[in-house]
Amino acid sequence: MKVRTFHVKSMHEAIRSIKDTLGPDAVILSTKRVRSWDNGFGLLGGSVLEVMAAIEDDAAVPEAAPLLGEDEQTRAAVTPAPMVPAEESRFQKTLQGAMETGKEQSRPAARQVPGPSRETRATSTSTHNNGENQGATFQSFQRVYEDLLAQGVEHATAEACLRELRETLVEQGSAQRNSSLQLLRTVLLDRVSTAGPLLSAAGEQKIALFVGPSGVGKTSTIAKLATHYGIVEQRSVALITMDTYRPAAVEHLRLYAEVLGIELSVAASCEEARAAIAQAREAELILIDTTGFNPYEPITAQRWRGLLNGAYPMEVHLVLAAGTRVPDLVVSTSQCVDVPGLRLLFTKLDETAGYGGIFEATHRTGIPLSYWGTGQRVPDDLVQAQVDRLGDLLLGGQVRTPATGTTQAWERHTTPTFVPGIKTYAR
Ligand SMILES: Nc1nc2c(ncn2[C@@H]2O[C@H](COP(=O)(O)OP(=O)(O)OP(=O)(O)O)[C@@H](O)[C@H]2O)c(=O)[nH]1
Ligand SMILES: [Mg+2]
Repeated sequence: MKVRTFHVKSMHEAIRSIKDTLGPDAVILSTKRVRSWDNGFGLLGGSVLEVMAAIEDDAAVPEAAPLLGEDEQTRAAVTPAPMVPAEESRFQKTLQGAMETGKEQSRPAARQVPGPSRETRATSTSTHNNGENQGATFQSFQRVYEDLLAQGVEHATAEACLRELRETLVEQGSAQRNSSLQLLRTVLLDRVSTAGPLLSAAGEQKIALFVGPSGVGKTSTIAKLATHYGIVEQRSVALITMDTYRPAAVEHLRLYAEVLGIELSVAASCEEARAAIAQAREAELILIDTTGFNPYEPITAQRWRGLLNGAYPMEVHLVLAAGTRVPDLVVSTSQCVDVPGLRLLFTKLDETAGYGGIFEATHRTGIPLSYWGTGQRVPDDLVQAQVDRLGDLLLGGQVRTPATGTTQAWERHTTPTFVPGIKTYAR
């Protein structure tokens, strides 16, 4: 049986595509509406119809060796699944579909070969051996899929990655377990991008604005960056706070400014902030703090927007806590997704064991990750975001230990590779 999935705008288009691709005898197995990620988060994008259709393959084709050996098929079928049944069967269906499609796609090649040449026999043996590999791959994919869901990666994302993996495996014609998992990592991480450090080359100047929901760690992150660049790197830094709604907020930053010997300006409006920038323009790095916004009240989320119209190009870092639910990340990000030079800065990675939100936010929007906050210590607990490390966190099987409250994988990845100051991961 040949199974194909179509993403279309209407049922009418689906039927036309199915007929064109599979012919008039094809049957529709399922239809559902799924979000289209093309425009970033689903909020901004629309939805499309996902139609799965199949056709019996009645051509007289010699039976190809099964991609899943019989034993493996039985084992796969009885593997106890920690997923809820509906999720499991959905995944099994996707994966079986993937394997079936691979099997069907390998047939035309066999059909083209009139007799079993030496090369064909060799391929056939290796295909048979691949049956075992496919079985192992099947099971390890299932575990990885469950891990991704547990991390907070969305079903649709995990399935899309799996589909892409399948297509690549089919193209390559083999599926060694290790290389498949490596490939899955690549498939996942191809969807992630990072931005460089705030200041790299000597003499570079940067203005950075930090926005985000309340309590996520905007002011602490600014303190970490100011300490690093001002003290460790000996660069000239200026601070501006637009968070004048609470007197305690100004005092919070003033304390750091005094300790660091850095100038702090207080700006009650975008106009005042622009004047403060003009005054501090000699500084290599100007860091601007803002009042925390309520993502569900767009007016509070837009107070700093007036700054973007000025003569000063700036990097805007949307600060978000790593453990936030994906739907809330979606709403926060939708407040600023159109801002040029936007970066996602995640904090509190030490307070969660689920990194799926980080992955979802960057891959759905294409906005690069800048820094990660990994604790409360200033300036030590700030690292540059790195694609490879996100891969480790997503696929490394991290476990929260109730005894210590720490995340094992996080510690494993951070402790040995950090250098003092703002820590950069060694690759
Ligand atoms: N565990 C942990 N705590 C953090 C991290 N970053 C900040 N915090 C803590 O989170 C709390 C809030 O941090 P702030 O920097 O005041 O957050 P904010 O976004 O400026 O808050 P508002 O100004 O009220 O909007 C403080 O107790 C920080 O020490 C982090 O990466 N990990
Ligand atoms: Mg603050």
